[in-house]
This record gives sequence, C-alpha cells and structure tokens, in this order.
Amino acid sequence: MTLDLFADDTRTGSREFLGEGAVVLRQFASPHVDAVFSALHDIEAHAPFRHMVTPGGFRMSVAMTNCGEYGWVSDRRGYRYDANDPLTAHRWPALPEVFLTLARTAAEAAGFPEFIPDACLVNRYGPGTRLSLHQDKNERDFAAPIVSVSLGLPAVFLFGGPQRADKCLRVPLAHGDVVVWGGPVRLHFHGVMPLKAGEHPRTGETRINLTFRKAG
Ligand code: MD3
Ligand code: FE
Repeated sequence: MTLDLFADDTRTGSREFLGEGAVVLRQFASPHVDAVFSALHDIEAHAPFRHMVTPGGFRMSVAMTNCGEYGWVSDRRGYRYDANDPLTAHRWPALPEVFLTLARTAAEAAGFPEFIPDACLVNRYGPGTRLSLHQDKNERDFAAPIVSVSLGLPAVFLFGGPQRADKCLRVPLAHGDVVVWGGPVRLHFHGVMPLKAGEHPRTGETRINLTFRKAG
C-alpha cells in the first residue's frame, strides 16, 4: 500500500535548487490538483493516451497525450511538434485555464516571468515504466523554461549534465511537486527511473507528469 506520504508534510512550499535555472517547488500544484484532474479527464476524452513509436521502431513504455497549440509526437519519421493529433487528425485540445495559470505562476516563482506555454505533453507511467536519458531539443526557443508537474505515484527523476555520460543527480518527485527547468540546464540530459509499483488515491497504479513548453 502506498499512501500520499508527502501530502501535508514540512516540505510544502520549500524550494530546492538543482542547478542554474532549475528549482523544485515542493507541493506547488497542490491547490490546483482537483481542477487539473478534471481538465485532464476532458483532454483524455478527445486525445486518448497512446504509446508512440520511436524513430528506431521501439514502442515507448510511457503513454502520452498532449494539449495546447502543439503536441509532441514521435513515429518512424522522427520526433517533432505537430498542431494535429495523428490519432484523430484533429487539433489537440486547448490548454485549460488551470494549466496555463499553474505553469505561469510556477515559472514566475522560479524567476521566469511571463511564461506562456503553447504545448503540454502529458506522460503516464505504469509499474516498471521508465524514461531513458534524453535531451529536450524539439522546441524552437531554448530560452523559455520547461515546467513539469508530478501527479500520482512518486518517482525518482534523473538529472544529468550536458553530456550523456555525466553523473546524474537522483531527485525524488511526489504528487503535487513542480519543477522549473530553465537557463543553462534546459538542455541537460534527464530521465525517469522505472516506476515502483503502488497505488495512489488519485491515479491508481500510475504516475502522471505534465510538461509545459514553448514549442512554436
Ligand atoms: C531537465 N519527462 O517529457 S519532466 C519529457 O517525468 C520528460 O515525465 C519527465 O523528460 C517526466 O521530456 C521529466 C522534467 C524535465 C523536463 C524537461 C527537462 C526535466 C528536464 C529539460 C531539461 C532538463
Ligand atoms: Fe524530457
């Protein structure tokens, strides 16, 4: 059994700096989670979670969907942002107001005022699902930060350096934690360790991560 161990502990509101431009805002999303899950429910109905295929032909273990003007997609042709969902051939659902507010206020708290994302990638992890080390390089403007929101089961995030072989810092992330990645670390390698099985009152056996980006 896994309880929401950090729901109202002393880490609420604390900040942990991970490098120049990167800061963990513990429990920053907590006041918004009800509205976030309600919005996510509508997004899923229009743009279902799916397992994309890498350019190399491997099915990703992370299930993904998107909302916003652009969505991140991967297939045999490569990684890119697309204004249309390849599954439905329609535009991705719009960014809900609560997503925009959460992303903007978190970025502001980390020293990036006026962050207006145009893309939100939603990642869903099941038991054992991992995200291997990678860089986020498909966005047009690397000056804009990426804001990430962790929901559901906890995970260990790997935060590396500018080279793939650089040593990784292990950062535990819990339901409601927000991380803002800007400045020089924006292009650092990062990943997620295999999700430990558990049960979360809000997400069941899964972890959900929202990443807000300025893609276009
Ligand atoms: C550090 N997602 O979708 S979010 C991704 O938890 C991704 O689902 C992870 O990496 C997840 O691309 C991690 C945190 C994150 C996002 C972007 C970064 C950390 C980053 C860019 C640079 C450095
Ligand atoms: Fe990433």
